[in-house]
Amino acid sequence: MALTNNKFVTTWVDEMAAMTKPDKIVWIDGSEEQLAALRDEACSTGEIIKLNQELLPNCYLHRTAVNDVARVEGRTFICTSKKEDAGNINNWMDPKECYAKLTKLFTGSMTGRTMYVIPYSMSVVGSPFAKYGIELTDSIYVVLNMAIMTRVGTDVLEALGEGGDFIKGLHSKAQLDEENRYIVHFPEDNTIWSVNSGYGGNVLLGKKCFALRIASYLGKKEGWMAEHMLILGLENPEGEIKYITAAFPSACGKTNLAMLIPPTVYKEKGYKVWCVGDDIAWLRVGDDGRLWAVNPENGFFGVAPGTNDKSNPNALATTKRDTIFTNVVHNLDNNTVWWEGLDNDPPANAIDWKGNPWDYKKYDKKDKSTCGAHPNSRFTASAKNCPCVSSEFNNPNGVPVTAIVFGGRRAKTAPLVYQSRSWQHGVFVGSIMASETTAAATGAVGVVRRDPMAMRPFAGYDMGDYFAHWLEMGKKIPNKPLIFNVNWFRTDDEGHFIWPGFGDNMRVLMWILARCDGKVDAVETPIGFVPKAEDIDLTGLDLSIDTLKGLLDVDKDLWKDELAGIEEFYKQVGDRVPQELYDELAELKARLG
Ligand code: OXD
Ligand code: MN
Repeated sequence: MALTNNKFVTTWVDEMAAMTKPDKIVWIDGSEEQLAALRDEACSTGEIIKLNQELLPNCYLHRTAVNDVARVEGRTFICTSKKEDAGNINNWMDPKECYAKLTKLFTGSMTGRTMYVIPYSMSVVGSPFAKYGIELTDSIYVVLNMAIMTRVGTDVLEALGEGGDFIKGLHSKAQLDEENRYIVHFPEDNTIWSVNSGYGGNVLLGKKCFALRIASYLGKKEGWMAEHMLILGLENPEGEIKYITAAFPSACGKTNLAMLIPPTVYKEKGYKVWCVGDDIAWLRVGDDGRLWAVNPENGFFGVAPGTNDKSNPNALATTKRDTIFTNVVHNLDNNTVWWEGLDNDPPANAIDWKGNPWDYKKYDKKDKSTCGAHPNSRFTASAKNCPCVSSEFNNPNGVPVTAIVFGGRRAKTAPLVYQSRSWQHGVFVGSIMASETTAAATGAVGVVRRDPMAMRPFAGYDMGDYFAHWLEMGKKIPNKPLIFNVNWFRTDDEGHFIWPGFGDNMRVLMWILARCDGKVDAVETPIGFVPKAEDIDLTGLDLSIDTLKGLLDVDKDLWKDELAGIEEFYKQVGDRVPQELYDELAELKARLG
């Protein structure tokens, strides 16, 4: 029975049901009883596997289809009535054509299945930041994941009342046919359709589709921002907490940074780090003239491989209960899970992510095809179980932002950290971000591509307009955060990372906050301000000051080479790139000489 009388909702659900023809419709009320029953049902069909409930209470394992393991950027579309509004970087399809094409794929796609109606909220229900969505899906896996990643249930319908202001999401696994897989967005209709996939980033419609693509479009219209950013709070020994947001492309360590454990030198003095979010930030200008951020999500959809008790003990602890693991190794000896980089003790009696017996002795680090867990295998874990979750996590007003950090995976070029010269220059710095691609999306891994503000796959409108929106927002924030760029991934001649990364990244964050407080000097370079090497605390690190100087070095020749790539990228973005960014490019060129 429908859980609401809201005509906007019921009429739409009826229409979608008439097209997809499910055998029955089940409304998700958010209760533990209903979710428990769904878990049991999914276990009985093999959709999920119940793990060892003593070691991993309320934890489950799921395997996707082998052809369905990552976001599919090539099959992701923004369907605006005018092509130019989607821009050159996004794939575009005419909305009418797209509705017609996908209607064929959705027609009868739920026959023999149940349609679940999931009312959900991005951010705390009733908060000034909150936006509501309803996802219709034929996948219990999606229901269970959405119940972790968002706030799900009847209170969302109550908050929505009689209104029609919600995002209409339709998902069907259909036949999981790769050739007919589509993730499409109709920003002008508040609508998302996703078909023929079961992979999280393609089907948990609250996440990338709503909270980034549709929300960035709404943010442009309504004067706020939706960004691919973590949010962390850094507490000093006096108990004062400063908040930083940071944008990195997928699988570049946002979850690790958001949950970092301070190195001993800071821990002993009483510093702490609190996690507000690991992937998405919604940002609004507060009455006090500062920029305020919330994490619209309620959980973490983190990359499993490489997560261990050194790289991210907090994430690991978070996954010890109430977690859904996807595409990791199943350890049959104790009915638990394993992935590459968890420990040096791979299970002897195991099933790999494809569901086949896995012989760890044949595992060769250099050959990804021998991995037991897929390189983009994931855990879906609840924020409430994170040992370092911020006390402000559920604050409806969010947290004030002191610094914004951009960062990519660059073997050379970008120094460990630099500060932009102004908001406008900071927007330029974000717009020229480049990073090596990772397994989070299908396609080649390790290729450098431009990924402005880490939003290349997620901006729901023209990228030039998106840059203009950043510049506009700067004018509306009297008390602006300072903007920085970091690169944890510089390598030596043998390809080894030079900077230790992980918890030690806090040393860089400390410099960033000291700059925001006006407490430390910097060295001016053509690209911005870099630290004096002695201002980054290396206590307890096996890294010489000379090596650090090397990491902070700005190689003018490499940057001169970079100029052409930036110009080429701006041309590709098209004629909506704001003149201010071309001015910044010209000034950079002049400073490089
Ligand atoms: C993610 C991604 O899952 O960026 O967060 O792909
Ligand atoms: Mn992400």
